[in-house]
Amino acid sequence: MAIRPILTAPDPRLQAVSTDVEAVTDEIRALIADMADSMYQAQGIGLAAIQIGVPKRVLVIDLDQKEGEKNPVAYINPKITWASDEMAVYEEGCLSVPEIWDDVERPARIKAEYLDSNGNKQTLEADGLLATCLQHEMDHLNGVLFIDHLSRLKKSMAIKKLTKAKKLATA
Ligand code: K2U
Ligand code: ZN
Repeated sequence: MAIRPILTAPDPRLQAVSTDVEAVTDEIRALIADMADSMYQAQGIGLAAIQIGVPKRVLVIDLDQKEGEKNPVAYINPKITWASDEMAVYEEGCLSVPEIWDDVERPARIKAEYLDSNGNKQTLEADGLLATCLQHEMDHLNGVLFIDHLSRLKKSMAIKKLTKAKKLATA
């Protein structure tokens, strides 16, 4: 399909609350293919549709990338149904927040439900990196970036750095 540009912060479009997919159509499957292509091109392990400018509640994740092997998993209208009290810290980055990495604390284990790319309802239990990545991507669907979880000072420093980088890139 197509590699599409990934929005980078600051960009008000990244703060949009994405809307549910009404029906899993060929158009949605084409969007998922574009998301996967764009994610692999950027060497990411996850991507939310809003990151390529489409405010629909669709995620793609591939944690098992090995040389030549691609196994993108699509999550449509994902919802967290349970989260552990136990928390876990992971140094997060984001394709939409380039060159910034910091520790974010999130529930260590989650249960979720979603539609797969055939429109079938699925449920999952996740821990480790999948739990972190799913929560990071589902934040995107609500217009939340991982820097929004940082201290006020760290977030303002990040936005200052991103704004400067964007100005230099467009100069
Ligand atoms: O939302 C994204 O940009 C995808 C994230 C997935 C992720 C975030 C936090 C914790 C686990 C997974 C990126 O793929 S993170 C890796 C990365 C970041 C910047 C550039 C390349 C790869
Ligand atoms: Zn991200």
